[in-house]
Amino acid sequence: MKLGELLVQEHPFEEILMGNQALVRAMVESKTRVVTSYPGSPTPEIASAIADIPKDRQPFYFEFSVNEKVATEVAFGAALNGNLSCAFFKSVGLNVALDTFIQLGLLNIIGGMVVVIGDDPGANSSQNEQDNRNIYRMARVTVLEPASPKEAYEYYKHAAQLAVAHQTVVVLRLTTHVCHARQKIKFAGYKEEKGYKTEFNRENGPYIPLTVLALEMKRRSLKRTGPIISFIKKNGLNRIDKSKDSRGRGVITSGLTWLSVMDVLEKAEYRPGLLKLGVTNPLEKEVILSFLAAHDQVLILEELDDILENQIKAMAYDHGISTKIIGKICDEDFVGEFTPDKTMDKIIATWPEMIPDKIKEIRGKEKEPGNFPAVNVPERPAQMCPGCGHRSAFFAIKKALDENDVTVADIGCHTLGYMPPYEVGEVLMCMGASPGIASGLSLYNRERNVVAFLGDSTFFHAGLPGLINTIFNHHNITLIIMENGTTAMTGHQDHAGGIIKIETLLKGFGIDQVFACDTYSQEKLTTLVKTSLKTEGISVVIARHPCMLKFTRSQQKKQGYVQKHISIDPKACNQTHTCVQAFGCPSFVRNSDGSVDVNTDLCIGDGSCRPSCPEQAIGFEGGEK
Ligand SMILES: Cc1ncc(C[n+]2csc(CCOP(=O)(O)OP(=O)(O)O)c2C)c(N)n1
Repeated sequence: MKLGELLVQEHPFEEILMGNQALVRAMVESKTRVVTSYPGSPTPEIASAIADIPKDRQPFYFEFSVNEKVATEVAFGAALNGNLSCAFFKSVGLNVALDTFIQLGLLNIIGGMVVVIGDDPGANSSQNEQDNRNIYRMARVTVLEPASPKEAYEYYKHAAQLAVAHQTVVVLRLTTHVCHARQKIKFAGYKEEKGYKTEFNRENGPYIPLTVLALEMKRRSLKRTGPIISFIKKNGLNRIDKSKDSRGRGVITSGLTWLSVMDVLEKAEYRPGLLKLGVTNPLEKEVILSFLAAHDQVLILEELDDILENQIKAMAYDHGISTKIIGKICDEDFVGEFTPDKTMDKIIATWPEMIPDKIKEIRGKEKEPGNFPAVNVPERPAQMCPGCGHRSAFFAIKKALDENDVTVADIGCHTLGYMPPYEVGEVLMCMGASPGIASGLSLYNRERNVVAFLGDSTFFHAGLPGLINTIFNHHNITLIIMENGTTAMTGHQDHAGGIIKIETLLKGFGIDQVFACDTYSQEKLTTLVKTSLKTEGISVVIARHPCMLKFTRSQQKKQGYVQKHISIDPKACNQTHTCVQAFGCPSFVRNSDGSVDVNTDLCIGDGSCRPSCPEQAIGFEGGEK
């Protein structure tokens, strides 16, 4: 059965699903009515699973909003009407949503609201590994932290129940591997019910947090803590696993780190007591204090910051508990994921006697230089796909730039322009930051051109204010919009550019100098960028070409589709290697004798490489022009 059909099947079933997919079933069972998102790893598969549900069985309204802030606002608005809603996005999305998100805990959200945020310890696909638990504390929101796909499913349902019962917001904090791991899960049944409420009533408020009301709202939200703790207790979300042979040792942990601890303990000589926190904000004092009191030493194992540690140490101090509490001891403890390996190291460093000597010996030997079995994996840096319009753009744009020019990158597939052979893009901050940063770099700077790059999804997401600022404050920059018609980096989600044409918008803003061309027209693009650089004030070049990965995938689905390839005429090829060294398409293979072959597994036959060859030695397979 198709995943989408399974997700709305009314009777119970058992299936192996990814955490992100299991979550959709939980949304369905909980009768979530409105779901919003802006794409970002590790959460996009939630949206793909929703998209897989047959159109006539869609259990709720779903939209990709223009950014995370708007996604949060739309979900909040829907919940004010009495509908359970959910917004989901990635870790750094919370920075964008924060101005709205920070208010949620103060409000009476009558329909209930769940915000699912995919944190990314290890920065697997983010520009940092920020620990959003810091923000959740500040925002005074309840946070549930599942450790596995099964728990992601169960905890969403708890979060929804809690949010509805207390008319509030609850955060479901996922991390990368909880989202992406697969697990066999028993799913409950449900009864399909449709219907959207429109029950907004200001009497449910106050909803205007001005003057003294803001403090009233804070007091009211503080009063929720007691009933929320009762819910946590009743549902056993924080769990103690007692051990008869703990030798006075205990471990407090949460989320995926709990699984790492379980992995390590399989090899241990004895088993410490365990407190697994399913709710990391607010902390359930009673259970923590009783756990501390029952052990002589407690190790707190938490990824990223020392949030649990500091609160638990303060609790112990306040209650005169003398248990030795061990937390982070060096900088490395704050960095990266708590994999089973890292957790094992931490446990050995704390309680060496817990782990058998034989295992410590093997691990010690493995760590000696040269002793680890050599794995010869060639380095494989990230790179643009064959045929990517961004590659043609960078190849052409580089020819227009002076080595003195300053180039500011933004986030998207085009970020890869910073890598050899293009090396265009010397600063990268976060989505939509490039026009603003470029403006700053252009101040007191008549000698060097400043060029900013921006993707089209990002243009709408967070690029607009920076761009409008350049117009408003007369900054002198060239903005190159890398328009590929999709949000490519996160898996081809649609964006507002499908409806609102960027070129029209720019002209509407009153920017006189707006140039546009297809990036495969490389000479033209070089000329346009040169012209733009000579222009005073803001000028924009739209470097346009559809995402070829998306395009090729759609072509391949067509009946009778035959994959074209390019070929190299060995007689014409002078082995200048411009195709390999300057154009840099991964489909080219340089042989030891200097000749160049085409890897037909990669080549999509788009021919964007052809203008790069000074000898015109690149043609299409079969001689086609
Ligand atoms: C605040 C935030 N939200 C989401 C993401 C995930 N993300 C990375 S790049 C990107 C957009 C890419 O689309 P676009 O700007 O069109 O560039 P493309 O990848 O298509 O070249 C997104 C959503 C992020 N890094 N930061």
